[in-house]
Amino acid sequence: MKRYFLRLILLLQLANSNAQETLITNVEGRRNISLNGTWHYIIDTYETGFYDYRFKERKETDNGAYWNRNTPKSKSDLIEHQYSDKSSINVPGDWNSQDRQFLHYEGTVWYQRDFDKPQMQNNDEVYLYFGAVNYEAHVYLNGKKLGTHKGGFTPFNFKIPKELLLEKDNFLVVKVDNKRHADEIPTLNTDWWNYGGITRDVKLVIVPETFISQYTIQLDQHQDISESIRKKTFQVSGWIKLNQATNSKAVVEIPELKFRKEIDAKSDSIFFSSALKNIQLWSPENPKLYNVKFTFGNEIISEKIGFRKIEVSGKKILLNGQEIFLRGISIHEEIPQQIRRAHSLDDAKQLLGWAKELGCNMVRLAHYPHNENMTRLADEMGLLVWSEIPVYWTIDFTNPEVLKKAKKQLDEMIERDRNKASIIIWSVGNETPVSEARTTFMSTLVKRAKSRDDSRLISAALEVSGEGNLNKIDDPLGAFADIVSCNEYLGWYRGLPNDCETAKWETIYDKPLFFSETGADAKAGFHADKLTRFSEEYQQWYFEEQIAMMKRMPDNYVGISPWILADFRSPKRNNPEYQELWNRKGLISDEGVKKKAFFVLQDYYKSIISDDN
Ligand code: GCB
Repeated sequence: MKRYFLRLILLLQLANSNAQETLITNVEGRRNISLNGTWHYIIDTYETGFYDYRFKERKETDNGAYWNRNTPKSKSDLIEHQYSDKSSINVPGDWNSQDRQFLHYEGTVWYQRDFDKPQMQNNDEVYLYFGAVNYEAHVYLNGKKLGTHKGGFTPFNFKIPKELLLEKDNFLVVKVDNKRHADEIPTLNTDWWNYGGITRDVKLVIVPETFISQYTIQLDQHQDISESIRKKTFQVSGWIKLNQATNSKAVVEIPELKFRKEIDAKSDSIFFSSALKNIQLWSPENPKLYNVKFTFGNEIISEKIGFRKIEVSGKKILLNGQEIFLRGISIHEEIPQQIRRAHSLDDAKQLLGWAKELGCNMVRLAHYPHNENMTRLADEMGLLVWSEIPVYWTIDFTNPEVLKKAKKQLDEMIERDRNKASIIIWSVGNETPVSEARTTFMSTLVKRAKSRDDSRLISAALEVSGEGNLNKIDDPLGAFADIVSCNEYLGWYRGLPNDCETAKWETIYDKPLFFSETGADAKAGFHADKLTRFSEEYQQWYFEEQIAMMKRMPDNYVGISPWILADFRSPKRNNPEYQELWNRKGLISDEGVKKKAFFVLQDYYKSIISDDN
């Protein structure tokens, strides 16, 4: 009964999320046309294309509005802006890395390209889909506004009204603004580069008039997984969500498992459940994915999906009923050798390949949802994933509007990736300073994440309190999390690495304890004695001491994701000798060279693997 009640709540919530344009998930697995490539741009520091000279938003038909095609009809016409091949930029990609003039730019840039109407049947609809735009996007087609979106790391889409779509030369314009604001998420202050632009794929997605916008299929969370493994029979459940109610049938199939189920698709959200035999469960050792097909109308959506159960049992994390230790690494979405945001599958292969080389079975994708290539590849490579929203440091916890923005980003993160077996943890934020307002804010997010998806663990990276050599984990937010995670820098921001030898650790929570960060800066190639800051030897020493300390942690210690895989850009790091706008805590340098500490952590992970065998 309780289970059905929970499902009902979930379906009601899905229906509610309809108010805004519903996110279409798995666009890769549908008919789509890429709008990636070369776009035109205009830098618009004063937002002249948006506001008139009285600083009022321009009228839709205003020739001075940068969303309108501005072609002179005669040589006497006054033209003060135009898109031109002289100013071209690649999409996807941040603007900062594409031209010197953009390196520190924060403001508005207009993007423009043309496209032709895709081939489609009469009743088909076309949606315009953006993987991510940092931060605020206003999207216009043929002079009409399709919509706006805020949030730099999550996808969104707009339906293109039929009457607006031309056979040829549709004039698509996106106003992109990456200015930071106190009431946005993230806020003014972050320790990473504020890369602007259309940073992820843009696509036209072609769907039938009535279509499945979102779906899920996974192991039913309420089964005793050890029992299911023993009986080789698993309860699998899921739902489909249609863009509108109808009276038809949908089909879910997993050919390899000889599973085929017809579902009555009468309402817009439909729940289904079945017992399936002989599923090979997904795990880092065997990242088995099944080809799953959802058919509705003339659309067949396919996705490779893995089945696994993640849960907490007392002080431990269990994957498929077995205790698991998380050998992790934190990663920013950046390719350091090219000083740019990562976005492609090749980029994901580089980053996750490095993590594998390090001996990881887990990655913390910090501090915002990374592009979908990362989570899709993690599914294939068998890397467990922590995925996070950029509720970072001192955001405005007392402002209900800010909470709404956080909820929206949380929903978009979960919706995009809910079928990825690799994702085991949703994190609602990082190092938020303890106060009543912030705990209310953050615990609201924890509860929301749970209500949206009860099949994963919810956490947030917390800070450590305590005095002298006592380190305490007692942040009140820990009470709401499934696993208590904390960032600690003993030996870098406080004391020296050998302070780890006498450090005592206490936690008031009888829950799994995860170290979501620890690290020290080192400039690759700078060698000195171990007491010299920024030397590779200091960082090596730091990791040796930290690892020795970790081995003495209380028995609820379930894993670690040190800070960080590779050096990354940060406007806050101004040591002219060693940093030069780089956070140097990478185990790999900005040139892709492994520092000494890389091998210290690698040895630790090797020793854990051999202990397990
Ligand atoms: C932290 C933050 C991370 C920073 C890191 C550092 O605690 O979570 O975003 O980059 O420390 O290097 O100070």
